[in-house]
Amino acid sequence: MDDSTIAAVATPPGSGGIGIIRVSGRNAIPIAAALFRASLAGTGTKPPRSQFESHRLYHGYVVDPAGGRVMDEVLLSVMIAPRSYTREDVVEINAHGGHQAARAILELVLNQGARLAEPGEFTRRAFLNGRIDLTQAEAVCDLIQARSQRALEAAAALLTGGLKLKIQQIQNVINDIQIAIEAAIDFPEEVALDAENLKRRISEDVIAPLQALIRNCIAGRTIREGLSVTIMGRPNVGKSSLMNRLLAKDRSIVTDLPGTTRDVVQESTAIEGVVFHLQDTAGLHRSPDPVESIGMAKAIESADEADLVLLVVEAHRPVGPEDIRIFELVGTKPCIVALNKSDLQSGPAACPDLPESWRANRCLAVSALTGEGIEALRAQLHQAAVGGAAKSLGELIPNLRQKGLMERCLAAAAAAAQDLARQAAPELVAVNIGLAADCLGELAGTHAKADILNGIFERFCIGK
Ligand SMILES: Nc1nc2c(ncn2[C@@H]2O[C@H](COP(=O)(O)OP(=O)(O)OP(=O)(O)O)[C@@H](O)[C@H]2O)c(=O)[nH]1
Ligand SMILES: [Mg+2]
Repeated sequence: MDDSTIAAVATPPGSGGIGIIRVSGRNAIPIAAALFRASLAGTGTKPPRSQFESHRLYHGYVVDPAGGRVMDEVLLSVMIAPRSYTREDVVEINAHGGHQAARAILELVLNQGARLAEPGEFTRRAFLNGRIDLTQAEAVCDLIQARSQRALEAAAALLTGGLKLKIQQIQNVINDIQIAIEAAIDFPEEVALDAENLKRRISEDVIAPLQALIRNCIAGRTIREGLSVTIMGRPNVGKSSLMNRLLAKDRSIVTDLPGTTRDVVQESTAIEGVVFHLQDTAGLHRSPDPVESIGMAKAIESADEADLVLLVVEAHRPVGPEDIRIFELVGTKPCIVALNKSDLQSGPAACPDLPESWRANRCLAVSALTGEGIEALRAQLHQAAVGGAAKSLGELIPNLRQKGLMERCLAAAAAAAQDLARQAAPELVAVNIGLAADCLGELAGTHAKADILNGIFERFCIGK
């Protein structure tokens, strides 16, 4: 490994109260000793002790060794390996003159033989020296770049090693399974493969936790980017009216004629801090009108791409074959059923004619006309976006790199479980379990290739 001593100004450019120069590596302490004069009763002339104590702050001055000029009054902190950010000797010089003074001091440090650190190089050393895993290194970057309180909390949860721990738990299970399979391969006479048990462990201790993490990633994405919702239903059921009600403005044209909406009408709104991209669409039915047909094709396309479908039916009429066809179109996509025009429905019974299979979907009576049930609908939408997943895992929200590897691990684990189910040769099971293990290794960074690491650390700023 690179044993050079690296240095950088760790505070952002511009004027500020202090500027911090960070130095890490074998020569960090000799460099500090060469430049620093500790203050003693304010004389500023006493040389420092040859040996600094770890985790202490020293008050004094940085002096240019060439001319003896005092550069700045500073506080020097010393962290001796391995108890430091990088696990190397680290010195941080708090220059009180701000960024310009910090840059002048950095020059002196570089003249003493340190080299300028690359972006993220301190964190990279922390990773290479085993103090943090790759998920934590990525969290350092997220923490710096967090733009909302939720994003900040998510980064902090990863930084403290929440994801690392989860991944380690899954790795341990996979390791156990690998050992059991190896034993069956090596000693086929003595060791029988307990396929049932292994299959159960894969499904409970590998697949289920990975699925939960992937769900969190999806929830995390909606927190950042918002959720797209397509409003679908037969003509004239009140889709456009409901859209306008949710937006609290007249965005979509409403008439009492069926077939009013032709194109997809888009507009965004926020519900409790989560952005929803609503799409009102043409009513679906059999129609000879070519314009309407194009509109319906667009409606189906929009629903295909949406995160969620808001299916609108009329509360005061029985659910008909056309409604059912649309419900079937939605397929397995998350769906909320709005029983609109509840004001026209006499009697208290909600969801009067709903087929049994629809009840699994969240379904609620609303009236776009009177506003009844709209708050409950907004709450349902919010719940669908944020879900319980992110909370149950303490806000562990994997990033896209991590999610991709989790999905690959999941696929390999599922394939291994299938191999076990059909009593395939243990060698085959071993291949898929090995793939799953590799994905997790790459996730934590133990298997990560250099170009992947470069890609991650390039996003950092210099000095971190
Ligand atoms: N009583 C009552 N009428 C409603 C309600 N919602 C919508 N309507 C009426 O139903 C008619 C159709 O409403 P739209 O919002 O245009 O229906 P749509 O589903 O968008 O219709 P298309 O765009 O033609 O598919 C209008 O006359 C609305 O005023 C409701 O909750 N109660
Ligand atoms: Mg409409």
